[in-house]
Amino acid sequence: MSWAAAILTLYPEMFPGPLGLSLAGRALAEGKWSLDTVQIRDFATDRHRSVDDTPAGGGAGMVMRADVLGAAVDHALARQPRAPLLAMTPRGRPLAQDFVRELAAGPGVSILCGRFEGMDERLFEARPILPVSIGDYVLSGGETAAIVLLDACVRLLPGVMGAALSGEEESFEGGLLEYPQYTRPNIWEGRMIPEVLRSGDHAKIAAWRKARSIEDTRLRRPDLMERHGDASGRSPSGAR
Ligand code: 6GU
Repeated sequence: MSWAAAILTLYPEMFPGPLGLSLAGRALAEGKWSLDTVQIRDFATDRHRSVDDTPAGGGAGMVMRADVLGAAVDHALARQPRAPLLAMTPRGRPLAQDFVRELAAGPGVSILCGRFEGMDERLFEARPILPVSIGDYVLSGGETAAIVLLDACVRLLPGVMGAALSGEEESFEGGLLEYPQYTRPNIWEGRMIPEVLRSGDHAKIAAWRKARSIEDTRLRRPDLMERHGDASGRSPSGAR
């Protein structure tokens, strides 16, 4: 049984979308993972097949109904009881590479995609659902966020990345940003590839890359630096 993704959505036409192309698309065609969509509206019970209603307490927009979502979620849990059930929402736990690695190592994932102003909170109390966010901005729906999460997982599945790095050198795998990359031409608009990268001295190259990883992470992502600690001998914040 390959890694299985099930997407609960009002817009199944958004899938596989970009996941049908390139690396993920090839792996999908080869059966290294599977993608199924479930139409949330199929679990509506009234004659208008409504999935949302006005927010209790007033306010703008519409809220997805707990009864409809509950039935859709129960369907997903029955079909894939061993896969974690995630809900894409800007109120969720920030997605990071350590969690992506965990998900990719498991049997797959079921993902509930929210639309409108949100989902009835009682759903999260009544079912084992993990809310996940892909960053501090608001999307019009969870579908594009689910595509991001799946892309991050699928590229880690066995045999998907082919000859590329086994993963341990890339961004975040050591808690740091990746070092910068260069390729020919050696001079472009008067700018040279750093001399050390053409030296053939692999120890010197590794040391230069490590230093640039640390330097760039400190400049661009001081938040990551605090977690990692650094080579200057200062300890990570929170340590004594
Ligand atoms: Cl997971 N969903 C939506 N709708 N907006 C988001 C998000 C998710 N993550 C960041 N913004």
